[in-house]
Amino acid sequence: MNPSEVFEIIEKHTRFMRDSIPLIASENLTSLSVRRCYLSDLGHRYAEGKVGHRFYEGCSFVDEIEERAVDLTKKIFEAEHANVQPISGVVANIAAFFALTDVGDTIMSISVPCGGHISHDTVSAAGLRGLRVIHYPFDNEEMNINVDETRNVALREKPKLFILGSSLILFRQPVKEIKEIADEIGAYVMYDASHVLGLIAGKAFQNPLKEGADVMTGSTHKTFFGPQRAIIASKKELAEKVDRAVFPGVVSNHHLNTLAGYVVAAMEILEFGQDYAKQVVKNARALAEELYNLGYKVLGEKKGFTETHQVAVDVRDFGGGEKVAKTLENAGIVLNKNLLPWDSLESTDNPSGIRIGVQEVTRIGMGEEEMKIIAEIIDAAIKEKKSAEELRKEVRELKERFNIIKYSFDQSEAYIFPELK
Ligand code: DSN
Repeated sequence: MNPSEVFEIIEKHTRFMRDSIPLIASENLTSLSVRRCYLSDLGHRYAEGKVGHRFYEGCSFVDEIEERAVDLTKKIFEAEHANVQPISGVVANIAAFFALTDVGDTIMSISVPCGGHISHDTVSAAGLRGLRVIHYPFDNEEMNINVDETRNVALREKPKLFILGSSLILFRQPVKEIKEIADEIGAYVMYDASHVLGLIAGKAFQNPLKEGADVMTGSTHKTFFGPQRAIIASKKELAEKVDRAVFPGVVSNHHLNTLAGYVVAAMEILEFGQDYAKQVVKNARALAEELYNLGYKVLGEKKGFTETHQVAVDVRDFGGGEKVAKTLENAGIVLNKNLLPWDSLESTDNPSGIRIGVQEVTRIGMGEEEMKIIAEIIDAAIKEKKSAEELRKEVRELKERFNIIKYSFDQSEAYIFPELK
């Protein structure tokens, strides 16, 4: 046994990412200041409980960090209450289910093919909580919830909780309208903002809390600049329920090194988030338009393709999502195959679509010009206009020009992969 084997594999992975165009919609890079936090001693320590009320000694400096995390979260999202302890998006969601529902309750969520996250469904967190899940009627053209039909179903089925927010999310969702329905039947509204958290923070997308959601959950590492963890923001009357569901409910210690990283990321978002979020949406639209002009079936055509970091493309004409995503990976473009609204859950291995996210390439400074080049590389790969080797070279040449993490306090030395220097 030799640990260097592991480091060699990590180095190969890092080189692969350095030489690729990363377009997975749920990922992002962290700044070097954030990384410095998660390599710190905090990663060895424990802090159960709340600020000022811990079950271990040695937590006074952790308290200083967690207090900042809570205050920044409330400020950024204009929230009455914030819990920053969930260690992932699914953990935040299951905590929210414990806070807002009882076993056997019915909840309403967006189905997985229409973009909903697995944790909103019986296969994952909602099922583990013993909830009955029904799905919103969905308009495939609009790529959004059909509010009128939802009202009919909701008045009949009386869900206790409406979940909004999704993993394939192109447009703002009808939070106000769903809140009105929820108020009629005495239900809560929760918005899973994992994908759009950085866009909300940068004021480029709807703030669900301001539109009436009772609770907003969200992972902190997709369009937000943080390490991998999550938050729950809520109305103040739900504070105690949320906090108890998190601890002692579903979290004991909560990974203090990434908590510190989250604080730095929140500071970066406050300082640079608006410029960043605006550019993300511009880039996503530019990429969508370019692909559309090249003849691709880009979803959301009628509504300008996207209001987020995501672009969804129906690639059935080219062999389906599995084949296309693999072809693109060979060409140096990393993204994922994705179910589209008409797909069944049996087609997860070869769904109709691909999902593209531009938040990471925006973080390294790419703009609309580069989106055009990326669309051309995608097109050349899918239509086999050039060999995978030629395309990988083009990808490397493009990527070499963008190797600094932007929108951070780190200055010119912020090379994205310092370990390869
Ligand atoms: N399934 C992840 C995604 O949207 O990529 C989120 O957990």
